[in-house]
Amino acid sequence: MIDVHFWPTPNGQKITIFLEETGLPYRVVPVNIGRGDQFKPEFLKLSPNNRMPAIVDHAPVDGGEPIAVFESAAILQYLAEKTGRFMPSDVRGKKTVLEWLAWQIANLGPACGQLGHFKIYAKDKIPYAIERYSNEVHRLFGVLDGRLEGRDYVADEYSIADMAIYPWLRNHERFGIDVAEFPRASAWLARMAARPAVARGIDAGKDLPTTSLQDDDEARKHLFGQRARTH
Ligand SMILES: N[C@@H](CCC(=O)N[C@@H](CS)C(=O)NCC(=O)O)C(=O)O
Repeated sequence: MIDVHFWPTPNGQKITIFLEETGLPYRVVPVNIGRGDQFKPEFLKLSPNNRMPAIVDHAPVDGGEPIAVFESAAILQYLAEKTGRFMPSDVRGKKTVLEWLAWQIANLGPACGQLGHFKIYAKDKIPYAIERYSNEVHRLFGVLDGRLEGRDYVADEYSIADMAIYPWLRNHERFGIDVAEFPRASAWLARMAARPAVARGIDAGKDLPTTSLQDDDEARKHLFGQRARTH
């Protein structure tokens, strides 16, 4: 059994997509990030960066104590290695999946996160910040579109890299991106959306009490303006 410490956001959905694709038994442990659950000592023991997702694998392959993993890319890689699924075993195929996984974690995720913050959540709309991240997200859509030329999936075979990218890219409207500009990315989005396990992974936790960050002052207090907590 895998416990997924989760809230229904793109970073969490990457993991539920993987779990739905493989059929690994899992249960969702809600981490209401708008109510400060990410700062609870028991969660920080699993995820010291106070971010979800995190998992606990109660049946690790070595048969030992449960294993906790934080950071979505590390979780995807851990689960791919555990199951032998969605990550090629040959050196070239594996390096390509890891490249695109790193691309998502280091580029697409942070740029979309900052764009969402400045364009949608910030009370003070700063044109320079919105333009900077809009341009960067637009650039990244172009990079992906180029990569998908002649390919169905980012690393040829469907992999954890697609699972990491999709939950962010599907929110293109929110980021002001016209996907018609990116026909290959657009076709890939449709291909991903048509996978039943992807749809189930995106739906995971849909009954959890999420709120809109624009008007939820308590959530804004927990999520924005964080500084180091001294012990
Ligand atoms: N690099 C991390 C990012 C995770 C992340 O940013 N999670 C957000 C929700 S999407 C979170 O838990 N935020 C809580 C907070 O900011 O305190 C990953 O990929 O796992």
